[in-house]
Amino acid sequence: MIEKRIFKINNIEVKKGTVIYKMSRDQRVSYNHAILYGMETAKKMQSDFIVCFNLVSNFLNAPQRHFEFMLKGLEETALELQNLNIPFLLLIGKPEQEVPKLIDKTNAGILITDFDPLKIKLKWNNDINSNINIAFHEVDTHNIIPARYISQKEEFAAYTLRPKVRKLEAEFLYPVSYPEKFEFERDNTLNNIAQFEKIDYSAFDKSVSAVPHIIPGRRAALITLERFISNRLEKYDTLRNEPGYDYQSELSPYLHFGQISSLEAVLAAKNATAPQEAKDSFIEEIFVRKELADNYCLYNQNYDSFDGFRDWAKNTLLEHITDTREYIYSLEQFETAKTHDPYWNAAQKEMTRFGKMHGYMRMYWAKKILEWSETPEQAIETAIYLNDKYSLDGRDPNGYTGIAWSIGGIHDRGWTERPVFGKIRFMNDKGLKRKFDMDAYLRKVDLIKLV
Ligand code: FAD
Ligand code: FO1
Repeated sequence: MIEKRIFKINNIEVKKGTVIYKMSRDQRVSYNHAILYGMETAKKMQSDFIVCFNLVSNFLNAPQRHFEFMLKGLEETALELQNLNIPFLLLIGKPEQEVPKLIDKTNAGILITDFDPLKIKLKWNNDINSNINIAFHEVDTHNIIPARYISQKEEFAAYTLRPKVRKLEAEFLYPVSYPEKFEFERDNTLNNIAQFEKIDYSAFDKSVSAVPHIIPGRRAALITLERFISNRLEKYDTLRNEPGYDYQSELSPYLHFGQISSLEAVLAAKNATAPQEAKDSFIEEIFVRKELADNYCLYNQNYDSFDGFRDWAKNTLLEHITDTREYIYSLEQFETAKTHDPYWNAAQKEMTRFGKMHGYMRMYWAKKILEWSETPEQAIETAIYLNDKYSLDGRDPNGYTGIAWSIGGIHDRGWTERPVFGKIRFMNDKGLKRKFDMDAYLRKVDLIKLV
């Protein structure tokens, strides 16, 4: 079934030579179809197979928090590859320069990379492709059903994607074998790990430091999944939205860096002994919602701006652009959690301190930024800036889509018209207090002072 995951970036024939997999989004060995495809191709061509990762130290302004988490995870993956006799090469610099150099050095016959709908990644692929003349294939091993296969257009909402998931899931929902040791005699034995020593960690923005309680890497990802399945899945449908409790899976940082796959998580949930409604609720989020986000970013290149919104949303927000805003906050006031709203401030502090805001509060957090900003454009800019800077799972299609849902009604419908929001769904603190134990949330956030 790997062929349905493959998208040919160019139509150049695969020729004899080293097979290179440029790992980027899916930074794991298990459940990685790009690795299986690379090994299969190398065996067929009786060539070598190597994995590289191109480190771009200013990637979308990511601070130390993200690079430490990612690189510690990559070290584990490099060791796993070494045990499989697969060299791992850490490239540092511009991908469009570093990757062609590696292709020439290893006399490669095909380049493989993993699927990522973000503009920056599609640009990397384009720029690399214009500097090489070998086959270049992309493998979608991030989605259970490949994004380019399940739909060829921007889906309207979850209810238009869900039937396509139902129809196709049986073809893709099955375990993926762990790769066998790669048999190949090569003269230079590479030490995959040594390269991490050459990284200058001081180059990363230390103002957003690592969060000690979220351990990076594949082992930690599996333990997190196991703990969720055993202890919290059973109440996921009833308690996941309760901000003061922790009934979410906590998987998003690991999914974002590809240290675990949603396929593994869904298979684990399906085999769990939890009530069906709880399992269905989790699978809806990690399968339908997550893959809807990749669909949005793949087919709407304005996923990170007001221009990406639907006309009804743009019109309603513009009709209310001159409405009086009861409160207006600057980026600095938002960033330092200095609004009048204790719940919003707690959510902001949870994100800056713990690197991950409770899912339900993310909706409230973004909608209040809309309400307390001069314009919707400014609101989406502020939300993306803060989410990407502090959330470990930031810089992700889920984030751009979650913010577009909250501020621009993407994948949502119109609601009763009101000031500032127009027909965009409204949320307020009264609703939080009515539904949840908000004192528990305030205690949770203020309890652990990490900074
Ligand atoms: P769980 O509830 O355990 O969900 C498991 C997984 O399902 C998540 O990791 C995610 O992959 C997927 N999922 C759950 N809810 C959604 C959703 N609404 N949309 C898409 N996928 C979903 N998610 C990110 O991964 N990165 C972000 O930067 C991010 N920013 C968000 C910003 C806003 C304003 C909103 C409203 C949502 C955002 N989300 C983001 C989506 C969702 O809130 C998080 O995925 C979730 O809270 C992550 O925690 P968890 O893995 O413990 O969640
Ligand atoms: N991907 C890379 O291929 N190279 C990088 O140097 C890199 C840095 C990075 C830093 C923070 C972050 O949140 C993501 C980063 N990514 C990098 C991308 C990441 O692997 C994911 O592919 C995307 O962000 C999710 O679509």
